[in-house]
Amino acid sequence: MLTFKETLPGFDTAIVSNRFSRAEVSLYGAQVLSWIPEGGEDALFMGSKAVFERGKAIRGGIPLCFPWFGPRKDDPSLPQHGFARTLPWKPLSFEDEGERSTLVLGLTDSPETMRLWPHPFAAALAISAGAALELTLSVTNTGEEPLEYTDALHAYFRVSEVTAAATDGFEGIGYVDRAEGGAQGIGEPRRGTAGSGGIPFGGEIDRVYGTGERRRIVDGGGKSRITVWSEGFPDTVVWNPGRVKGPAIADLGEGEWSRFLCVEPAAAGTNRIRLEPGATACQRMRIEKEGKR
Ligand code: TA6
Repeated sequence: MLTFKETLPGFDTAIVSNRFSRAEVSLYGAQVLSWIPEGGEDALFMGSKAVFERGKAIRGGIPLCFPWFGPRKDDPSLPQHGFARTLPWKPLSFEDEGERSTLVLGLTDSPETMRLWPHPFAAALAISAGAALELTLSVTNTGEEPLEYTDALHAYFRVSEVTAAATDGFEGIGYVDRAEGGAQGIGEPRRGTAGSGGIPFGGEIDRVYGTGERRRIVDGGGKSRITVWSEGFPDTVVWNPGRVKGPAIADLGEGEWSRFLCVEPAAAGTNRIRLEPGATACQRMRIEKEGKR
């Protein structure tokens, strides 16, 4: 089933639901705000002070970073993480297949996007709610020159306490550390390889891991597990601002820095996606949740 509600004036939310799950998707940014598997709790985190304002990003859910991830290297004055998350998308289609219900949203170039990124394109994000939540991003180069982009599905997963959360799928994988100014391109980013002890949350973690396969978050000592699968994303960004930077983030409520963990399928580093004229790239993420919490 598909219904719409106006979250705030000018901010329409699509509600995609069936007997397996319910997803709320903001047309502003094509951003999944919530995904609740039947009988369980929301798998996604939304900041209690999240701002719904034109030109600003919504803190939580699954923001789409496109056509660049992080600051634009050649012009850091441009919006961080691109423009896809701060523009209105159009509903293109909806299909109920019993097992899953799929809403497709679209965004194409406009004078506004051309000023920021001079490439004609057509993007579609298919959001499919069922026993799993699946997001498929397709980007077509509708121009006459090749284009390149970086991107991420910047998912904020809800955890009961990040310092007690565990991850797997990163053991032995190399990463680039973007913390301590590295994300802003200040100084040489450090590199490392994940050990078997998991990722130590509590301090700032902002890492680009060179893996695009299965990753898992284990919350509350095993009370719930979130598994993130993907295709077409060569990297995974893992981010939590930690106990020093977290409280300084204005659109997070008190203590909320420790209630989420971002695990983001991405083409974030040197792994840019290149499209020849007329070509389409397709990337997919699937999220599964076990456990009620
Ligand atoms: O994905 C990690 C990251 O790029 C961090 O460096 C951090 O800044 C975060 O995204 C949030 O970015 P935002 O622009 O949404 O505040």
